[in-house]
Amino acid sequence: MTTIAYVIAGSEATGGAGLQADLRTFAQLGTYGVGTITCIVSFDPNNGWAHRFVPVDAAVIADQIEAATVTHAPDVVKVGMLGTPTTIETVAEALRSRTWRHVVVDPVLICKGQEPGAALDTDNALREQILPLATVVTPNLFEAATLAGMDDLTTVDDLAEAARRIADQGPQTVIVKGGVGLAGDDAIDVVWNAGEISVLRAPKVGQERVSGAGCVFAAATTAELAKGADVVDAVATAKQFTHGGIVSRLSSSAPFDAVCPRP
Ligand code: PXL
Repeated sequence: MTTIAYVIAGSEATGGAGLQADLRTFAQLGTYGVGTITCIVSFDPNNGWAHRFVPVDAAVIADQIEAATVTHAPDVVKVGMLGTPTTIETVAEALRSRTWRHVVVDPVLICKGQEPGAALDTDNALREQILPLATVVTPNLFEAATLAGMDDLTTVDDLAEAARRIADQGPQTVIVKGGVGLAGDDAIDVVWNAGEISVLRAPKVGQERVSGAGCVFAAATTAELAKGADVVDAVATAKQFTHGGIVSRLSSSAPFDAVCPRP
């Protein structure tokens, strides 16, 4: 049987992150990926690789969601970068109009190149409209601090507290990704799952962040959930898959590497 994995996210033109990384991950994990584009991000090689950001028209996003969901009736969806309050409104309304087994939200907050004034509105809209619909949410340290209303997160206990505060806003499962941001030799993620805390560890691979790791982690979780795994197993597989992709990362002319899991 073919398993459908669905993603609503932004296009990232180098292919390292966003929808391109999501669909690649879905295929590598044996699912049929279906994608809806919310915005287009093109890094600018002539301006310090700043993010150029263009939102897709709300009606076009709604049309894509209609086409994808009527065709395939997916019951698991990943939500990646949305980017504007209008897009958040459109996606939230579409999500509310169907029943989902899982809504995996990677709460991509601000992207360089967006208007600073719009950022707070976008954060608030995501918190108010998308978070309550999520079953699983995968913030990095910055996103977790913002959504939890906390200052710097520096210890495993801080990550656990942030996860608890975010879970209070709706999702059953919260994975706060420490990445290379916590001191020590390991990349640590704290998983809050219906009140139970567990800690995932993998050795850090260098000290630099690798583009697309967060997207791939949430996409791999989504693919595994779509195939029927329970949340704890889905997250553990996603952690291993992402770690492998960081080890076999792709270098390019950009000043950052991209996560590159090999099948
Ligand atoms: O990695 C976060 C991310 C997600 N989605 C899109 C992006 C980025 C980072 O650049 O461009 C579309």
